[in-house]
Amino acid sequence: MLKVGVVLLLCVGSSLAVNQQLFLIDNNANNETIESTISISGYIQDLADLNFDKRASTACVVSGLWLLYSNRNFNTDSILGNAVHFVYGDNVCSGSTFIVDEISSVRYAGSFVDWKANSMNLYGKDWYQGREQFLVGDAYTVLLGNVRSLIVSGTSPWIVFDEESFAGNGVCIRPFAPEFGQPGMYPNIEAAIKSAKISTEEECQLYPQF
Ligand SMILES: [Ca+2]
Repeated sequence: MLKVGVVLLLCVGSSLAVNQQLFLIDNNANNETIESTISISGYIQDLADLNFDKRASTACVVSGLWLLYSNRNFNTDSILGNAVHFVYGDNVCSGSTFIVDEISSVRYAGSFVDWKANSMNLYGKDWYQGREQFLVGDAYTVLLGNVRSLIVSGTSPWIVFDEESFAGNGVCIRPFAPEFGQPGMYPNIEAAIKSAKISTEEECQLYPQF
């Protein structure tokens, strides 16, 4: 069964972009000689490589939209019993009971240098698990195949199409609250997305709304 949590802090008025960065903290480390906090600024397929597998009990986001998985390799290979958590914002920490020693891999969504920039992450499994494709602009071909979840970051809506080169049926899909930097989180979709393009409000309104 999937367990999902979210913590967000809306930082209105801040225009300074900061690279995505996450701290994982082991609040209940039983050995004072081991490191209790690690700083992460990239994809970590296996936290065991950093001696931090299933140790974190708090996640503090310096900046970004971070996805936390209970199995290595972003839950790509496992079928059942996966947990996925996400935390996004600037200078925000999860509660102390949020992840409870279960995180084995982490990655971010959106642009590394500015998590509020326009982009779309597409995932091959639901809840942002599995293989992904990252788009920052028009994609004449989406290679992922069937898309089961996606995240729309930034302020612009996108149009996704069921054929390549922006052909076939298009659907408009949006960030949830772009004025607050709140991305569109779509954890469970079934869509044959073969191409996608960044759009405008005027253009997107011509299409069915997701
Ligand atoms: Ca711990």
